[in-house]
Amino acid sequence: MPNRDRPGLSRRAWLAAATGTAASGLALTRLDALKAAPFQEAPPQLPDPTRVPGRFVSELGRRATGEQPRRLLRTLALSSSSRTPLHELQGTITPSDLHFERHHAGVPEILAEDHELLVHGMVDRPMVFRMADLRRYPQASRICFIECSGNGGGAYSRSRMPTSITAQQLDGLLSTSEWTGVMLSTILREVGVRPGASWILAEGRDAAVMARSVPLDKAMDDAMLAYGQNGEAIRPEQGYPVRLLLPGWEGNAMVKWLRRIEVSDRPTMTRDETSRYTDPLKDGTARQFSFVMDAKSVITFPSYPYVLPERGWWEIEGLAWTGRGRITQVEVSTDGGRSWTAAALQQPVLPKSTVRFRHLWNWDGRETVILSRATDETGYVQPTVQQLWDARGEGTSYHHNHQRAWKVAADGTVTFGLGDLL
Ligand SMILES: Nc1nc2c(c(=O)[nH]1)N[C@H]1C(S)=C(S)[C@@H](COP(=O)(O)O)O[C@H]1N2
Ligand SMILES: [Mo]
Repeated sequence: MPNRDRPGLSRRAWLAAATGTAASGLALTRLDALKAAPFQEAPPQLPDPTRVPGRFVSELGRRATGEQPRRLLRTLALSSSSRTPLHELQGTITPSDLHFERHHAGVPEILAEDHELLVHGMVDRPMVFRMADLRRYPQASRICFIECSGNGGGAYSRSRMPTSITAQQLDGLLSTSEWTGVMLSTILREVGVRPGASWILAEGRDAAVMARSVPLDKAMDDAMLAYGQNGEAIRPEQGYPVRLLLPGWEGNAMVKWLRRIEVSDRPTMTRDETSRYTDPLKDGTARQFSFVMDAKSVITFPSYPYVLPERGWWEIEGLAWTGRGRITQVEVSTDGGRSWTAAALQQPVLPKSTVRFRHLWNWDGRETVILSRATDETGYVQPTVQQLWDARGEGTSYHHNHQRAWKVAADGTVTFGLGDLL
């Protein structure tokens, strides 16, 4: 995480300061703000690597000295979350140890050998699956994002728009992995779903006993029982030994530490889908089972707390994603939303996954606000915050997919800029 007290205080700046070589220390400092993860303390003086033997093999790899991306933690009584450092990552896959976390009652300690998944209800053959059983079914892998539907709430309030907020603080409840497991449809065919069934209930084996109802259509479509993440066993924080994966849907419904699936002919109306995870609308009613994550994008560079050291060519980059399929276009505005240009989409553009976009920008050194706007294959366009305010009721706390903005000041400092547009 960049040093926020001294944004951009970098290895080169440290060296410059330590050796007293650079009169232009400030410029170096700012330039190095581009490469995140500056040292929190003075870095060690490293010997010339061509003159000393390197370190030998190790059983576990580690990050380079000086690369220290970290999740950002928040704990409220039993409930906790941590956020992915979006502004420090590259490509689209989130390293597993930086995948965001959201636990309603902590991470349970579970041994795979002890774990059982009961599948019952409106089925011909109720069954208990152990992990070894699940692994004998045909395996599937797919890359997709998981996003908490509360993500982005930090920039939705009509009365309080932040300025000093990082992309991690704002949108870090979003991560992307390659997930491996067995298609839920395979398991449901094994137990034989009875005619008339239309929903399933998924229940977790944590102290929250998180339970959510999911329409059978989704369960039979692309839902997975995931036991692998980025090539290894799924992490405890992500639901070890098995979680429900619902590509493109809100994170909350992807029940972790999955212990029970009950097939039924109606939603169960659990606490998690009645008191929470519903969206108040303008007409005073509430929207329930708003599962799909709408198209969204965020610029991760330049973003707070980066500093642009000089005018000229800079590559704006960020992430876009949609739960409805593929992102077809991301437009970038560098003049506060007056004009828009299509950004380049970095391949591969996978459905229900994050896409990295890039846009080369010749900054003239004047204060401006930059924004991004995503469109998906259904034609849905990421709305403005005003459009969301107009559609939603008071107290809405989920699905904040409105356009984000960053203000670039004449001195190159970058702050969250949505408030400057209102
Ligand atoms: N059993 C259980 N499943 C759960 C939760 C939980 O607290 N318990 N949190 C949910 C929420 S709110 C989200 S956003 C996602 C987060 O998944 P992650 O922690 O792997 O990022 O898991 C969901 N599944
Ligand atoms: Mo969530």
